[in-house]
Amino acid sequence: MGIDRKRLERSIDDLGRIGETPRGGLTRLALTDEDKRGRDWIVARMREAGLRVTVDQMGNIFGERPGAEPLPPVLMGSHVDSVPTGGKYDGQLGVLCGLETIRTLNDQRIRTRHPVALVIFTNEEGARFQPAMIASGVMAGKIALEDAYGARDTDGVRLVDALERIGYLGSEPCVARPFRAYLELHIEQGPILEEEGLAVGVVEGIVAISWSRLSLHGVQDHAGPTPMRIRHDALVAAAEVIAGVRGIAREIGGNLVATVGHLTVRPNIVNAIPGAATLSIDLRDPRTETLDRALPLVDRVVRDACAREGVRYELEHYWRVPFTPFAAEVVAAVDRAARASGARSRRILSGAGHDAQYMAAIGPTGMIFVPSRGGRSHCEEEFTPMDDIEYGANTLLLAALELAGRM
Ligand code: HGY
Ligand code: MN
Ligand code: MN
Repeated sequence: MGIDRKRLERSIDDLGRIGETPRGGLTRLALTDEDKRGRDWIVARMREAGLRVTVDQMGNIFGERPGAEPLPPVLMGSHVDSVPTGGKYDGQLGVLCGLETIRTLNDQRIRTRHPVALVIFTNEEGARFQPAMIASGVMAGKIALEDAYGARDTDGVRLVDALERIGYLGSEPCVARPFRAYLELHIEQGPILEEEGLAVGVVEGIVAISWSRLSLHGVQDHAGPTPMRIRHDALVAAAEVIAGVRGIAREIGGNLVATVGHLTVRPNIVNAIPGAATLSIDLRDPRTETLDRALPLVDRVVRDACAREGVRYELEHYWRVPFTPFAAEVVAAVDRAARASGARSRRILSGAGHDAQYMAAIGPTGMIFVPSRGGRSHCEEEFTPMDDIEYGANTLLLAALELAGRM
């Protein structure tokens, strides 16, 4: 027994066309019109598969297939929002493989003891509204609903208003409910599986993540007549912080990764000394303690750079998720399913955050990885071969069946 490869491939293409970029990537930011069209497409497929569809207060979408007994469901899911000029596999592949699993259970008229459900989490990427994984964070009780509702995008639009605008401000409480297991299939977004010629990664956990935002206040002035000795250039301070953050990753070494991905400059013109700048700092490491070591070094780098340039600043470490191990029983079920699917597989850790990170805080959780070509992701080049996707989807099917109990 296995999934319908051609049907899954068609679904990947069909959903991938909603928000497709001219270079074949995907821009489908959370709660935009493209996200609405993607959500509507999935809801239509859920209904065709006979699922009972509900939407909660954070716009998370659930499609439930009844089980023989009123037991906690096996949840499968991920997200359908993307980063700007991202790829067609990050997030949506997990949703579509979950849908394909349910379609296959229907085709084979398989009944399960536990209900099986498909879930789509809102704004996983944190590209439009911060932080990432905000909706699973509310469900896990780690982020207050009001704080999530008040998150604003760069145009000042509140998350709750954007939810309402696209018609996905649901009434179901966004709270933790018992579930038998949460399974998320996702692309690895790194090079390991491809380098080792493996089709499936049995994910044992997710790294610790810290996000910070830095606002720098210098003195805007004319680029010409202002002598160097009296300048307070916010962008020069930012540049020293960026180089300093890279230096911290080099100094601590190991598996620590540090990224400054977002930078704004004002007034951002040729002939004015930047009076203001903001930047983001993303730190990750498999050991939570390493982030405890790195953050004070970030504070010092910022303090020194701003003292040298005579620039004021605000530094906020506003989001933190600890290293998250997955439930041994779910990892073992995924391992068995990968072997049964015939896939060559290995245990692996996730360097990317996922909704599974918050779901693991409220119930037994596990993930299945499939390879990323060249290890690339969050870019239009993102790609995973169908052979590997088929192995991954069959692993999801078999793991879900084992955990839901086949009648
Ligand atoms: O940030 C992450 O790792 C994920 O892509 N949201
Ligand atoms: Mn993702
Ligand atoms: Mn992502």
